Order: sequence, then structure tokens, then C-alpha cells
Amino acid sequence: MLIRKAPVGLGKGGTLEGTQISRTIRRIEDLRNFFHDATSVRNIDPQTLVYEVDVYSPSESSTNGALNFGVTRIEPGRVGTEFFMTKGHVHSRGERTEFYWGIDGTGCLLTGDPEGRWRLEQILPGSVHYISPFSFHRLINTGEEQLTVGAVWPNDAGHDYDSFDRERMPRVISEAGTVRVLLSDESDER
Ligand code: PAN
Ligand code: ZN
Repeated sequence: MLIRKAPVGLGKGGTLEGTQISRTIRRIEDLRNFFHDATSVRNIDPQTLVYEVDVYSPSESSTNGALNFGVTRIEPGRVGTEFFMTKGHVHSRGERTEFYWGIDGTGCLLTGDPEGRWRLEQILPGSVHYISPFSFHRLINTGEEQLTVGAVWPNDAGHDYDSFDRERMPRVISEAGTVRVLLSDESDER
């Protein structure tokens, strides 16, 4: 029997290479409503790249139990004091879970449960993160290099970007060269 080459691999710079891969690119113009400081958003070139997501979906979308494999690469940078980050979402099928793991760079994973309790986990190369049912999840690059994070989630999970109140989300900011977390008055830690 032939020993075949794997159809997909992680290339240099954290790009997924192979077949059945799609890429989503998010620039400042796509993220206007996600960063807190509207004035700073307006002062950045709208074409500035914030993050890219490569997704490998080998199964038909109707396949029961199908998984997606993704890699997210977030550029280093800030909008005002707020670090570059993903939009963040809950799964449309809220009970669907997900694994993230750190590949390169440093940052954090913000999660929030439906009761409004928030949690931040440090992401490092090799760190493993479990996103529990009904949790909001967002990646934040707090480092000087690109943050690259792998993910596996059910193909039928779906992305819901609007169900969480953005005003209540903790913000991860840079202050005097250190990473600081600002909680809204109504946020709770867990
Ligand atoms: C990830 C995310 C990816 C980009 O693949 O979709 O990191 O984040 P946003 O979708 O919040 O822009 C995932 O969590 N999939 O379920
Ligand atoms: Zn997800």
C-alpha cells in the first residue's frame, strides 16, 4: 500500500497549505464596531490587516459529526490602547464546543458565559484551551509578534457575532508597556 502525503499541512508563518482550504481576511474596516475607541478606529487606515483565518473543511457540510480545522493569525497592533483581536462569537448552535491551541506568539483567550462571567487564559506556544458550551470566545494578541492559534470545532457550530453585549466585555489594553484588563462595571470574573 502507498504511504500518501497528508492533504494539508501547516506552512511557515502559520498558513494552512493543501486542498479544501478557505481563507477569511479581516481588516480594520470589517471590525469598526468591535473596538471600543471609535476615534482611534477612524484614525487607522481601514485596509490595515488585523487577522486571517484559514479553514480546512474536508467533509460535506451535511455530514453528521464533521469537524473543521482552522488556524487564526492575528497581527501585532492596537486600536488606541486596545490590542488587535478577533470579533469573538458564540456558536449559533450554542452547545457546540471547540479546542484552541497556541502555535506561535503570545496572547489571551477571552471567554464569557451566558451569566456574564468572564475569564482570560494566557495563550503560549503549546497551550491548550477548551471552549465550553454556550461560551463567547475571542483571541487577543498581546505580543509584539503575530499570534497563531489552531482550532477544531464541529462543522455545524455556526458563528453568532451579535448575541453578546459588547459594552460589557472586558477589554485588554496596553498601559505603560504592560498588559491590563479593564472590566466594565457590570462584568464579573470567573
Ligand atoms: C475560530 C474563529 C477565528 C476568528 O475559527 O472563527 O478565530 O474569530 P471570529 O470568528 O470571532 O472572527 C472559531 O472559533 N471557530 O468556531
Ligand atoms: Zn468558535
